[in-house]
Amino acid sequence: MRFDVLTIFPEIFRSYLRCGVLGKAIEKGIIKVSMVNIRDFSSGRHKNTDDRPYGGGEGMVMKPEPIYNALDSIDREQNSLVVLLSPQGEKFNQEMAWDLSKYDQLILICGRYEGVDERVRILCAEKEISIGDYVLTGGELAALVVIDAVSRLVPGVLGSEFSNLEESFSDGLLEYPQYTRPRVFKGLEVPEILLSGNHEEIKKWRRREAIKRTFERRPDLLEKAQLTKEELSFIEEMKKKE
Ligand code: JBE
Repeated sequence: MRFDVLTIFPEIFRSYLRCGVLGKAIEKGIIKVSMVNIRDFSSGRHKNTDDRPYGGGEGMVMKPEPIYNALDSIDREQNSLVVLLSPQGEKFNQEMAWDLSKYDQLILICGRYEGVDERVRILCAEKEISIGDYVLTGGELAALVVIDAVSRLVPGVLGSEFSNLEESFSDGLLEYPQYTRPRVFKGLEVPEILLSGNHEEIKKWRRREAIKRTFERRPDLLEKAQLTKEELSFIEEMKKKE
């Protein structure tokens, strides 16, 4: 899978993409990330990528030509999608990450300043994504979030010892509590069941803890989760105790 990022700050991406699971995947050639500097496609003497908004007002707006020309310079695969990162986009989530992981190429446009000229939206963007309801200084962090979440779903990126299936959100529940050595830390003990070696009981305990945690912290997620009859009545009992 290939990512092409349009940005005026390509250096933001380099160190993050060298690290960890993503760094390995790029080394192995499973994932490829290229940055295109929008400034290289600015025609003016001062290589400006932004300008004052028509109609007046605070802040600057990213000019359409440099972004349009930067996009034009990218080799497009058959199965590709152009994404604009902005607070006005569709909210990013795990399901969208799965959908995006089916493309061979994602082209990510990162805006800066107060936003991008509306013509970029109309002419260039095939999808607009937001990573959350807060304002960042630019789309770069959002693009990294998308690259990270999508890449780990591409076959071969996570080692075979990991299964995407058990993790948060893939079955619609939050993760169960995890422990490693030491057995006692600052007086806090690892739950007995996890030391028992009884894999059947451990599996049950983890499932219950995941449901409990989801009920307490993110009850909204339970509506979409896959739950058995017993699990639903367990939730009803927790509701009564509240
Ligand atoms: O979520 N986003 O994609 C953003 C992009 C730019 C600025 N703020 C955001 N939240």
